[in-house]
Amino acid sequence: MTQIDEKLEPILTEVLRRNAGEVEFHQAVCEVLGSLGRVVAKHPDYLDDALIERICEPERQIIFRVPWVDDKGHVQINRGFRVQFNSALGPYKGGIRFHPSVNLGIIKFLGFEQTFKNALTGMPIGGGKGGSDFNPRGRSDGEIMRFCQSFMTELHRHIGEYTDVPAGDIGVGGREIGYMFGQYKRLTNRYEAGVLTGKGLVYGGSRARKEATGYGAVYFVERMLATKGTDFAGKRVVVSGSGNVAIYTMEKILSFGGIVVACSDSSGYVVDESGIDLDLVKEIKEVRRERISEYARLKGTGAHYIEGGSIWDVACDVAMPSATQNELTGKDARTLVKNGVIAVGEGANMPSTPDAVHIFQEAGVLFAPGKAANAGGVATSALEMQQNASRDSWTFEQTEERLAMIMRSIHDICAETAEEYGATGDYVLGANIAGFVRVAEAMRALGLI
Ligand code: NDP
Ligand code: 2IT
Repeated sequence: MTQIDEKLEPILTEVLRRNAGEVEFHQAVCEVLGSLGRVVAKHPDYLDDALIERICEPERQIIFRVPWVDDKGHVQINRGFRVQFNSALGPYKGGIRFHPSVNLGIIKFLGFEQTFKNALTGMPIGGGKGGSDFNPRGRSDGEIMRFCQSFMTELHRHIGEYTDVPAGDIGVGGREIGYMFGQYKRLTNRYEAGVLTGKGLVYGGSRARKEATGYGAVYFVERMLATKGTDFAGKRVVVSGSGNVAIYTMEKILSFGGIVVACSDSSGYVVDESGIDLDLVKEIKEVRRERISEYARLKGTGAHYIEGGSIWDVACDVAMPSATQNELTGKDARTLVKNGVIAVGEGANMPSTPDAVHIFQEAGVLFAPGKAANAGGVATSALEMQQNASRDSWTFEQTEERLAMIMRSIHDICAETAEEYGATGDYVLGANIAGFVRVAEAMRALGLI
């Protein structure tokens, strides 16, 4: 369990009490407060005016009904959420998740993390998150469109280019953003490109946004490996998931000379010792929208599929969890350490449980927390907003270069902050403190908000 400074303990106790049952939110708050002991020891004034309590309380939480009609003509009801967590640094910014597990606690954990992540990017964006318990699996294109239109019919009242700018997350990619943008445009009679990011290139999207989270995570890990005088070349890498983040994580690892030996979806994982064939994964996931088990069937010899089980049983030098929260447990961490892992980069949000993080850090494994390592997606969303605001469109190279620069700078601010607070090499502490200080300073400057 994370150690909490005694001055912060009453704050945590109160957060746990008034957000009963929201276990993921508790976990995220606990982890950040666990890093702030050294900050309040040095700067006790951060304890004044309930600043930390205010940071743990979302500015606004919206919950709404989403009615829609399925292909059989039956009426379906889902629940929609948008948690506008913190707007001290800019308009609320963060993705929308469609997954049956979505509930208020999950959206709050994601919005809380997003606030610090966005601060780390150095871009003018606040933190928010949204979603629905809608399950897109097995739904037709028409059902997806009707759901997205109904979801936006309520959401449009709460968002705007200067207010709140959603994007994708689990279950929400280019197709869904397109349907939501189309509905927003009809409802408002405005071509307000900057209201959503992750848009298609034909209607105001940014080059490299689709690739940005995965590419950015690999840039971060590459820089972290460089502190130990090594790199991706020749390394065995395991990447969990096979969605947006996982696919472009694999793509950049391959371009850096790494060998990806396994990837997964929520049903199981595939191992391919000759190196995962990324074109095949893209065909299965981006075009056919099928299960990862198809990979082993289509690839034939060399590849095998394991139903269920843990992808972290596959030995590797670098692990990049890129599916979902708490997908890598303490047991998995012990297995990875035993098998000689040297670095872990979180592409997903909070994929490692607290005991897994502890095990990696105790074992001296380089560990990049999600709020730093996966910030390239939202940073490039901010670049998309910048292009929309100036009615401009940058080249892929120009955009990727900005992304690479931002990731280097996030890496360095985490490393420097950890050092400043006497915890050299602790990227969790560095990310939490650097993100917190930026948000806290802005909130102080704005008076009692
Ligand atoms: P996608 O929907 O594109 O892919 C998600 C992948 O994770 C799929 O392979 C999915 O498998 C798997 N997955 C989802 N839920 C579970 C679960 N409960 N158990 C096991 N596997 C699961 O989402 P993204 O790639 O966009 O997101 C992945 C992670 O990265 C999330 O944590 C997200 O919050 C985070 N992230 C995303 C960013 C982005 O720009 N998209 C930016 C920063 C972070 P299946 O298809 O079987 O469900
Ligand atoms: O978790 C995340 O950072 C995202 N899902 C991307 C958010 C965004 O606004 O681009």
